[in-house]
Amino acid sequence: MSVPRLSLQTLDQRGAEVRGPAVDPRETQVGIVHLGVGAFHRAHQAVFTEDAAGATGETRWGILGVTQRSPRVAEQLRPQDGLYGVLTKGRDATSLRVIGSMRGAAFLRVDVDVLEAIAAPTTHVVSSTVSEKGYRRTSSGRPDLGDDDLSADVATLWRELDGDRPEDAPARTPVGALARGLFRRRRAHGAPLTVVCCDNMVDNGRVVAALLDDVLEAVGTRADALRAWVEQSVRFPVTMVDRITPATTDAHRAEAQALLGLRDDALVVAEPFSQWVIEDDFAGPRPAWERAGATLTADVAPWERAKLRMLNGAHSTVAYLGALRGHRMIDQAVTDPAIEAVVRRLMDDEVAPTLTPPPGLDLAVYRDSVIERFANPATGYTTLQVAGDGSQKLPIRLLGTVADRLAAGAVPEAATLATAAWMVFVARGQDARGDALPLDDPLADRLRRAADGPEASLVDRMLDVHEVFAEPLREHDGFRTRLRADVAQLLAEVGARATV
Ligand code: CS2
Repeated sequence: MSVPRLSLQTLDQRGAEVRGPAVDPRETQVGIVHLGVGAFHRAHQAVFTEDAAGATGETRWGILGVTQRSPRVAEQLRPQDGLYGVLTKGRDATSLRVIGSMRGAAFLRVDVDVLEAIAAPTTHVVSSTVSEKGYRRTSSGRPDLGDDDLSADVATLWRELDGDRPEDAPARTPVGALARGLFRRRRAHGAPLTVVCCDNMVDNGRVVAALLDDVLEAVGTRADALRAWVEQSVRFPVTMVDRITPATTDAHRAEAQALLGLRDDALVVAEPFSQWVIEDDFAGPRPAWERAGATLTADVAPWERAKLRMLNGAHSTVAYLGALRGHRMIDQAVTDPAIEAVVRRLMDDEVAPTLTPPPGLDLAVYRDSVIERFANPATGYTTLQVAGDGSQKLPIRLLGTVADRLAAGAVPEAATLATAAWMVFVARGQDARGDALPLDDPLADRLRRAADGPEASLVDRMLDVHEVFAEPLREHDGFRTRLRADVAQLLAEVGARATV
């Protein structure tokens, strides 16, 4: 007999151990539009938002979750009335809760009502987790107007600002949706709005603000009034977000279904740890996220830098060294003594000197907690999941540390080894056992071209990928020399190139 699907109608049939929504979904109205309703958002901001609403009894903080690359998540959520489970996997304990704050699901490229939702006077926050590549940027961080989707959004906004009303033209990119939604918001009532970027980027809120302004500038003087209104009425706080959220597997779904007694196609899995540090800079109302444990502060930078360089830098290091050595899981790789030693050296000797720890953060304690979290076998985080999008992640997570250490007169051996491991991961595409290591990267073609050639000059060709390596790194002989030695060693360890 088929198992009933999770929905408002079946919610009360859930297993006794499963915590229900902290809010009444039927009473909750949309107040947030979230761009990029992937697993991380559903395990992180949506949970904070649910708990904040549960603590205050506010019913205006429902979320319209918007998918941007594919309709899959929207199609998973809609039949479930937006309900989904969060399976929390600790080392020794598992728990499941159903989140009720997701009050709508839309696919950006089809649902033009996303723009109306951004414009709605009941919407006070637009947040985003679209990954680094989702912002469609050039290597210099500006909007890539050569991107077909972004240029189409700019052209449509141009027409709208000229008085056309292409009401049926959905947006195709997150920044395009933001620009067109804000155009409609200003036209309709002009109420302020806050854009809360939750992606792993340095100064993430300022990045989005600058991208939006560049897009509006691209439309020409017809957008001047809109730009001025954005300057006055829209805020872009910086945030630091942290919760390890592995891809959901069939095993996770089976485990959750056994607890829930219902089928949940939108299940997400996460570790127990969760942290959200938010710049307290809002244009209007917001959920009382601090009631759910978030930190509101005037300066996020120390938190953000520590997290991106310590945790994410270590994560990528573990992923590439681990993948090359044949470790499929992060927990296996980080408990490999050789890799753990590199990660400790990276955090203690190379990252820590580049940080000003935020108040109360002991970096040695934080380092140990990061390693402990990585070593949790229950989450099932794979090295390949972390290894994806390296061209976007390395500059943020590792190469800033490299640049700072080189400027201080030291060649950072661990961060350089991690960078070499990424180069070999790209070039060799297989691990020490001969198993394939697929390259999932928006610059995959560019990287493959750079990697194609004699291995003796691999480092030189990869350093020439200017989208990844800024000039100070390209020009530093000590870094280049160290990379060459590390790449040669790693290539030898991975073994002879696979014969086709
Ligand atoms: C990971 C991050 O997949 C990755 O690139 O490093 O998603 C990491 O799990 C989160 O930033 C943890 O907060």
